[in-house]
Amino acid sequence: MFASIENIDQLNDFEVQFLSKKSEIGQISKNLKTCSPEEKREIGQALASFRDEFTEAFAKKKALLETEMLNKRLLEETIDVTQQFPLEKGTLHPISHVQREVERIFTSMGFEIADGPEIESEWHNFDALNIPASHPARDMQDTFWISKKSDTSHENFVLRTQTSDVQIRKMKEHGAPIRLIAPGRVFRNEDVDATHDAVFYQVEGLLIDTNISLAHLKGTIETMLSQLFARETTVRLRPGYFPFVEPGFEVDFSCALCGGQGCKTCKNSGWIEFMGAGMVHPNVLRNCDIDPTKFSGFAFGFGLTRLAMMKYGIDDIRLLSSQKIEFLSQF
Ligand code: FA5
Repeated sequence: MFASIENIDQLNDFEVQFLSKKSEIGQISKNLKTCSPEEKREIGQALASFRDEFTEAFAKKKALLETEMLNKRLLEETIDVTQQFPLEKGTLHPISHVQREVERIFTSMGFEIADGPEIESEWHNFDALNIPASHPARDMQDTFWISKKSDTSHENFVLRTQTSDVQIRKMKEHGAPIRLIAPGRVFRNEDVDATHDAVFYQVEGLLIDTNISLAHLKGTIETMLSQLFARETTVRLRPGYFPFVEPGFEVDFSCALCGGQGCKTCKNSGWIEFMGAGMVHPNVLRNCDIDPTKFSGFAFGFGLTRLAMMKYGIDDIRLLSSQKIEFLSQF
């Protein structure tokens, strides 16, 4: 009876058609009162057994249709969790690549990786590094000062201009001997061009122990650069002035591209200017409660951003902060 019914709506219509007051069965029930008692009993029993059979068949068909509907919905809404989508894979930023490589090389030489705050006190960024307020060396690092909220604070704060602040923090915390590098972001009020940015990355290095000489500094940097560029690299020191080291040096390395023969990158000189360095000034050691008659050591600071540019042949520093996918996805 229900064979041709395909859905619940049709089934409900079918029920109305057979059992409602207007249906034939409904009419027969209505007219029953005009029948004799025997006819009433006979027809009434026939109607009741029809209703029972109909109701049972109706319930079975309804359950069947509902199961079919549920199965259909489940099939439609199924998600194939194993389906593959063509996802764009991210890459590390070129500065992160170089930073990781530098960290790997220095940790293999027994250096620890240290960190410091980007908002730094004037004392850590300048005074403790032997650069008091009136010192002309402050002018070389045009500084972003943090405006004071209230006059109750006696300290001034800056966006750190160099990672050398971490030297101070760590020597104060741990004393000597100490051996660390501190990669980090620094800030200077620079006119931005192809080789200068106002926000860039540096790596500070510090080694304080007994009997440390400039030869250790030279050997450490040559080892780092030779590994980084995967070729024998030599270093030369020229006199340079930084108030927190004495003697102080500008450090150059033999051009990794031409091996010192002269090329466009090294402007045909065979050498690339790399970083500032020197033996830590006794005043700095004293500021960090280290006795300069017992301990000495070297410090250096180089531009990680510039190193990444050199390693990957990037000719404009602004690309590194540009967030251009077509540039970044090359690394
Ligand atoms: C310093 O900042 C010293 N703290 C380095 C130092 C540490 C000397 C320990 C001695 C002992 P300088 O201002 O030269 O030095 O900066 C170091 C390096 O940061 C530079 O060699 C250069 O590679 C990079 N640098 C400086 N200014 C910028 C800039 N505007 N944009 C990108 N890189 C820069």
